[in-house]
Amino acid sequence: LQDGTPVTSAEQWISQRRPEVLELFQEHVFGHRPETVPQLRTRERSCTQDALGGKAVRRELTVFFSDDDAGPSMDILVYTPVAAETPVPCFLGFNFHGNHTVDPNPAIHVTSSWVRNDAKTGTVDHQATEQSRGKSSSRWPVDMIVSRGYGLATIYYGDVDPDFDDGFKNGIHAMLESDTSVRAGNAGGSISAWAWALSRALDVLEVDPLVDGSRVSTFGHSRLGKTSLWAGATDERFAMVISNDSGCGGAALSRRRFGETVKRINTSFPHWFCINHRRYNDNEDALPVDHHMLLALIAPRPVYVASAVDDQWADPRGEMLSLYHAGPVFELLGRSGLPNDDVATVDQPIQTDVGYHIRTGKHDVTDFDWTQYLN
Ligand code: GTR
Repeated sequence: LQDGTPVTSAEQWISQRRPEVLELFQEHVFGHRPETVPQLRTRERSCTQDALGGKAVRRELTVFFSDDDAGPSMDILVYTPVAAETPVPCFLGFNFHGNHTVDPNPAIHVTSSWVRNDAKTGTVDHQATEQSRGKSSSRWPVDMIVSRGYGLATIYYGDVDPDFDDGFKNGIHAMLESDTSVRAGNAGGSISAWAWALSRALDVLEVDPLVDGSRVSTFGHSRLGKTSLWAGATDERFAMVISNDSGCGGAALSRRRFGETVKRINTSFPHWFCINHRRYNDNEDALPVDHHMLLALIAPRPVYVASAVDDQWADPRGEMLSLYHAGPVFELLGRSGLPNDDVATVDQPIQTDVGYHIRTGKHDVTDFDWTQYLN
């Protein structure tokens, strides 16, 4: 505990230490999530029963965050197996380029939100085009997911908060924050905004007749993996949490200063974390938390951390050690963490009540990754 008392019982973790750790992440890393929970309005934008050659129901649900149709909204693209007789467990995750890039089917609406064409700065505003249909489909094996009996719900992250440093004027910030010109050091950045929207998507899935809202897993790659972890840490309704190559500010330990560092990430992406996080630029040892504690916030719910060999920028070893050191909290809550901190063998997943793998290849999402998540 903050006062120095060691935590020895599940009860102490749940009622005292977990809230302390959550507060530390809100104050020093991600900032507080928006507190407002608006009255959502959901409109079915499209529905087909014969997606994926008759295997899936595919729907586009527009979720309005206010009573104004012209105000902020997000489109959730949802696939569920046609054969399912009861609501299905579902993966929920953001995509980077628009729902129309997940699947080449021409019936899916091309996003009209801001899209980036520069991964590093994201400053270029332009319109998504027909040509980008399906361009991210290798990261979204919808057929495999549905064939295994699961649902998939995905949202374009640009619907919620465009990914560039604009002083928090666009996206949901303007709607949720009364004055965006004065920014508190602990006000949430874009990752908090995206995580908040995953909770709003869960609000919708909880009452969806085709999805089992008590079995929704967050999923995300890279910056959206950081988002997946933060959503799972802050919203205990998520049943499982997946981090695909989330790296610095996600699963990786900041104190290792390996690959991307706190200073580097706060400089390249000043809008992702809270302003207070900048105090730890070149000063990681002063951070009152490290990211194994972020993973511990998810316990006892399963968390899966995946790395890739050619993704040293995300510090695969640091991602694994982080999961290993979250272990004591899993144990305290009656679950098993990683059995040891031995360097993991490439392409050999380790699965207890948590999961880890390091696969061959680069910073990406592959069928190998999804196969382990489904398992
Ligand atoms: C990189 C960034 C990483 C990771 C990645 C991504 O430029 O340094 O932290 O988030 O982008 O999201 O693709």
